[in-house]
Amino acid sequence: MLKLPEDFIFGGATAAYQAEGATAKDGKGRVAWDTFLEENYWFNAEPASDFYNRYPVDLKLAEEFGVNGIRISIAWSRIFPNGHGEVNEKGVEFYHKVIDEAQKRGVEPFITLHHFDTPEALHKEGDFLNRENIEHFVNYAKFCFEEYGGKVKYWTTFNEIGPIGDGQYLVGKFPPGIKYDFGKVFQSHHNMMLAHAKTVKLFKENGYPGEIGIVHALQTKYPHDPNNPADVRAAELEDIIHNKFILDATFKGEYSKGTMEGVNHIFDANGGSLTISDEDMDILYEAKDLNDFLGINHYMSDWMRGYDGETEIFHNSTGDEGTSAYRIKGVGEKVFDVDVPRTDWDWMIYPQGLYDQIMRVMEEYPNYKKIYVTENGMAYKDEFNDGEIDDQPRIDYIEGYLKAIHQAIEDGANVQGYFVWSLMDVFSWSNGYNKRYGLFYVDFETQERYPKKSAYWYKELAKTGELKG
Ligand code: BGP
Repeated sequence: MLKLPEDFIFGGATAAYQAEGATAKDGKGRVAWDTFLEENYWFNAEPASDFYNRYPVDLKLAEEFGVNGIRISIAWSRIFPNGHGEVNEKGVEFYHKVIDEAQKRGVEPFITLHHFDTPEALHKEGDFLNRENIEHFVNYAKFCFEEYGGKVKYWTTFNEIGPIGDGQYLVGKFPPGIKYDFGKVFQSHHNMMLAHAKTVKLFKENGYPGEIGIVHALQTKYPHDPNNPADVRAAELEDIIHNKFILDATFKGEYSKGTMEGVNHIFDANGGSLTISDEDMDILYEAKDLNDFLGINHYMSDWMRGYDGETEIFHNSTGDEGTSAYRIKGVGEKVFDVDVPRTDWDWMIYPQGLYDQIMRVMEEYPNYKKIYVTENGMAYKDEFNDGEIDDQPRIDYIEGYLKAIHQAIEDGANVQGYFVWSLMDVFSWSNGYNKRYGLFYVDFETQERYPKKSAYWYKELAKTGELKG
């Protein structure tokens, strides 16, 4: 029997835009996603899981099922409908109510300030490619620290700077839907890391109570053939795009030689450039030891092969297994034909990848203080049988990854919690409502919640902390 540490957080994760609905209610400002979903997808964010009205139900369920932490994000445009300037009191009040309710239920709120949903007014002006928006973000963060500070223990600046850059400017599945523009990918990564560093510095300089950190999506990249130098290089370059560049910015406060050499190689093959000032680097450097925690979101690993043809990326948004394509000129291509189980959306299930990633953080970035695995979970086309949902594959998935975390802890990593994505079913940004992850099934017509088999399993786990060996 494996036992996770006492005081381990057995959490559940959500995000404002994917859960709340009420996208135009009580003075909320528009976000770029409102328009982007209308124009490009077959679903929208209404009513999502109606968390705006049903948060007491979800928090009660969390309590009943032993979920002792919840990741929620604040929708920037509920507080500042235009991103800055006038404050919307109803929005401010809403998050007071949610935080108070969570605490009443003994469910610790971990608050994210930005989970993909920049106000449309600022997104239109270039999102984080526009440096003015860095200052607007810092001011919004300051407002939140002062408004909610007394009662929030855990703050996260950004959720997944990496996938924001990739989704917005490489794959084009996030607004504004630009593809294959590496200059914008890395500039977005850098500018958002700068916004993070400025916010962390402000948090510490002003002595706000609680802890602050950042959540990175770290998927592990392996060479398809470890003996082939082209495959090894492909894995390295992919890792720089998605992981190493932002980890360097977070914990080294500089981009290492190898990182910049890789970035320049990618620019040479695909075009693009990056603007970084000395002042930017000073700020990153001053913030590098101020992160109280690192959140790791981890869902999959990738196997890479060298590739020099034209760039071509196809995103599997429908769950038709085997339809994904991902090849980048001078970088590499993802190999899907490997002997590893995967979800219907072609995400490779490989718990060892999480172990390796945690160990990598420990070794390469020893000034990390502690880790929470802030998202992990399995998309599954749940079948609803008279209120019973047997999602055994999801249980196996979560158990496998928790064992990897247990092993990492045994081997010296400081991991203090796990948040399953997602607490209840929410919609998926680029896949819609049939890509379910929740412990609680949401009937999106009636908004009724039903505990899945995984919820009962998680409850037992949270009670005992024990994993089957
Ligand atoms: C992460 C996001 C979440 C969530 C999850 C699952 O990148 O932080 O918001 O959506 O991935 O991804 P998807 O919904 O694309 O399956």
